[in-house]
Amino acid sequence: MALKLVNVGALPNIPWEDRPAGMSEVVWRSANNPVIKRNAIPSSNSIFNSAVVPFKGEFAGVFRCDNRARHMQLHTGRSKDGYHWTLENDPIEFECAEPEIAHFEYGYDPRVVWIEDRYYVTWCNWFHGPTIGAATTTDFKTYTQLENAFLPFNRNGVLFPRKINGNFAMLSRPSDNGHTPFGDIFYSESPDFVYWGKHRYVMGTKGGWQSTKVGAGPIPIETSEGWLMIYHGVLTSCNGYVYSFGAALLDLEKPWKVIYRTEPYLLAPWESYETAGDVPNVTFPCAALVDGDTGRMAIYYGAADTVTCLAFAKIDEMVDFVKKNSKV
Ligand code: BMA
Repeated sequence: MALKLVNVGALPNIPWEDRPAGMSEVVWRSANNPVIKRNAIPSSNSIFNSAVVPFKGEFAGVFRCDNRARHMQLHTGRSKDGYHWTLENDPIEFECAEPEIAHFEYGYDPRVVWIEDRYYVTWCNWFHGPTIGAATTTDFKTYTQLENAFLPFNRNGVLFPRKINGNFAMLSRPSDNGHTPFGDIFYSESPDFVYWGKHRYVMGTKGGWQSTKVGAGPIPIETSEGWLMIYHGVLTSCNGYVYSFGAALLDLEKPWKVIYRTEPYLLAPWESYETAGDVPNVTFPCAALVDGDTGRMAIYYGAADTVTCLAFAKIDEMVDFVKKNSKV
């Protein structure tokens, strides 16, 4: 692989399926989709838009489980192979020293990343409207809630896996209180995970599949060509929103500078589990595992706001595709 990955460890047990013979797509779906069904735990109506990370030679994650009262909750999951998951039936209860922000009304669309000495979880958190909640954990048993990163209304808070310019760095997508018919990606830094500033504009909408709004997806991956940011884009059809995903390359030290971004999408709702469900026509990536030795990538995405799916790619091919099919 000519592409160099930075700070990406070996992950030989990454879930993986070779690209099907005769197919030329850069991203291909698991033949086992959906890998997590909507009723994988007794309390759930749907399990989707979820984040997983390598954990002690196996895998762990934070899952969006909407329960049968249709409350949006976060649940811990564990897996030996990244395919077969054991999810806690009860939602995560965050430990929070600040009573003013401790009330958990709803949480959804989690992301998880290891930074320096612990895992950080971010999610869309109710605080008089949706904003970016945050917590840390080391064991996926105890979660310590931090200050919300921003004021409402904001969603899709995605951390970088290392400090940039000495600060924590996060992408986010300011929004409204509802289903937000707009949305650009911004960048912010914090020295202490309490005070966020140095806000920079990253990118907004383009034509076609990304014409209504865009939002960062999995944790960006550091490569010799820039940060690889997989992101979702939304098109408004006469039948409602359609969520697809593409990717961009961001400058390594000034990640608000977009070097390349895909004009065509990488994956869009084509399969029946993506086009039918609680919200039809949604593919929503929240996590990507990468094996630093081989460049194999496994992308976890929610389908139709109902189930959790896997797709695969080779990171060097994806970077190549982004560069060759770019319109910034
Ligand atoms: C967004 C979020 C996502 C969801 C998507 C499609 O606003 O709520 O969780 O997948 O809408 O319904």
